Amino acid sequence: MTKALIFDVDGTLAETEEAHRQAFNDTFQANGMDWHWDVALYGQLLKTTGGKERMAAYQQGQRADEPQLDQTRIEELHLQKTKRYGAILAEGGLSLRAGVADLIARASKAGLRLAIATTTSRPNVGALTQCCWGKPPEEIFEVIATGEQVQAKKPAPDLFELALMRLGLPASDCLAFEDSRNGLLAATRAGLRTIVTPGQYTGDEDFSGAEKVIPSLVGFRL
Ligand code: XBP
Ligand code: MG
Repeated sequence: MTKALIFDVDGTLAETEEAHRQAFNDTFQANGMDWHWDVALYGQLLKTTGGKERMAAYQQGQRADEPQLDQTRIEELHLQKTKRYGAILAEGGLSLRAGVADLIARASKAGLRLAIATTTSRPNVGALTQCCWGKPPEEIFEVIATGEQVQAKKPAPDLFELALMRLGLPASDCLAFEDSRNGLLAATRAGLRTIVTPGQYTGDEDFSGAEKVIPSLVGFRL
């Protein structure tokens, strides 16, 4: 029997990647850098999960013949990017994907426990729940596992394993919700059955191994 639902955030709860992309580009511009990530390039860069890791992968892969930013500078820039992302979401205009609010409300009413396993950071989860629910994340999710709390981000299983540990449940009692191949790999490596709702940037990915691949969570039966 399913006792808990574990949700990814970016791409699964809401289509957040355009806000992330804008926050990266605004940060690069504000720092006088000539980096600009358009939609096509960002689609490739998303294969690397985590914003700091994405910046490092970009400079190693596509700016290799230029002076390299060190880890401290990447961290400074990423901190600015997180602030910018929070400001973009605070302006409003981002909504949950179809079916998400309803599923979470039904699950909660049915006594299911709710958790998050996301590569992004805790402030960004708060920015999203405030923007979409008008509430802090702890009022909706009992367990919140975020990128800065683990050694290895998705596709490693660490984030889902952390969520399971905090729930105190075996993977067989839980169901994961993801939108990307990296997320699916992370969840299945943690032993979880996984429902995939492909999103804006992940529609053409390989989702073999998923329990179900569906266009949205509208009407999802628990
Ligand atoms: C989402 C991500 C995140 C965001 C950026 O992955 O890869 O890195 O794009 O977030 P998933 P940060 O949905 O699989 O968790 O810049 O805060 O790292
Ligand atoms: Mg995702």
